Amino acid sequence: HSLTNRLPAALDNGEFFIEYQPLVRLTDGTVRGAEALVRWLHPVHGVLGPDQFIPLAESTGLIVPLGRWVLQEAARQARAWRTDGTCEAPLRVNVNLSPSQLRHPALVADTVAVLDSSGLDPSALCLEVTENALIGADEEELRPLRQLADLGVDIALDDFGTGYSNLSYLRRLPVSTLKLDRSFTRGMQCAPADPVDVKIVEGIVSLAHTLDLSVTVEGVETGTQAEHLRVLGCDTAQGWYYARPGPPERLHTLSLVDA
Ligand code: G
Ligand code: G
Ligand code: MN
Ligand code: NA
Repeated sequence: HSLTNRLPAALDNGEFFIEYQPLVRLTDGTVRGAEALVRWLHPVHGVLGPDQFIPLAESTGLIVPLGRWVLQEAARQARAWRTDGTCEAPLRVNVNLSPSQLRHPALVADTVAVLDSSGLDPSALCLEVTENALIGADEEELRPLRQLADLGVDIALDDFGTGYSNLSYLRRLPVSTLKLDRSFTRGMQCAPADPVDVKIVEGIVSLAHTLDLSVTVEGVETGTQAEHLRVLGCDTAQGWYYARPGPPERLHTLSLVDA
């Protein structure tokens, strides 16, 4: 595969860049942070999304150095947001971790090194891991995530509701946030919202809050959805209704407008 062959050089050549999508607090509409989403500016094919190269990076092992770069760059950016005085609220940054990064023995050391060198407070970092990456993990396999959580790093369960983890398993995970998959947001499109989806989201929010977990909803595309999800008690929202993923400078204007 020609994309696969070019991946290592692309990292050396600085062809990757990061877009940020805001995370908005539903109760007052303020921007609280942003998710880092990596892109590849390919010299021939133009901008490629993660779906086009993350699986290749994962299968070739390049995901580890690429993921480390994303973490470093996102931490540097978040630190800048928090110190340059342009943003009202102290913004946080979410970074996605792939399964091989999770299993990599240097995950904790690398993350601590990035926090140290960037000067970013651990509580300003959220690492997103998918439900499926954690399924079946035993206590030993969860230890690195637990160490990061103990340092104050927020761990979010991404795409929540699409995997098969049973709910009692949630209690054993060192996570503090559930990111509810886009599929649940879809049922909130009409007024009144889909009654079955309303019940499901109600149940998840109630369970999450009982376990002291915060709920973030993805894929919010309309004000109607945002309103339904706010009433249902969801804490944070992300989606095109607020902003598409974009360059880091955009966060300044957004947080000033909405704060
Ligand atoms: O908006 P978008 O097409 O960027 O994201 C598609 C998918 O790519 C999402 O599931 C997201 O979690 C994943 N993704 C985006 N950036 C990264 C990254 O830096 N590392 C990993 N492992 N996944 C990412
Ligand atoms: O898998 P993960 O949730 O980490 O990645 C987020 C993905 O969802 C990205 O591809 C991003 O571009 C996309 N996305 C973000 N907001 C919206 C939205 O409001 N609607 C849709 N359809 N996709 C979105
Ligand atoms: Mn994510
Ligand atoms: Na997701």
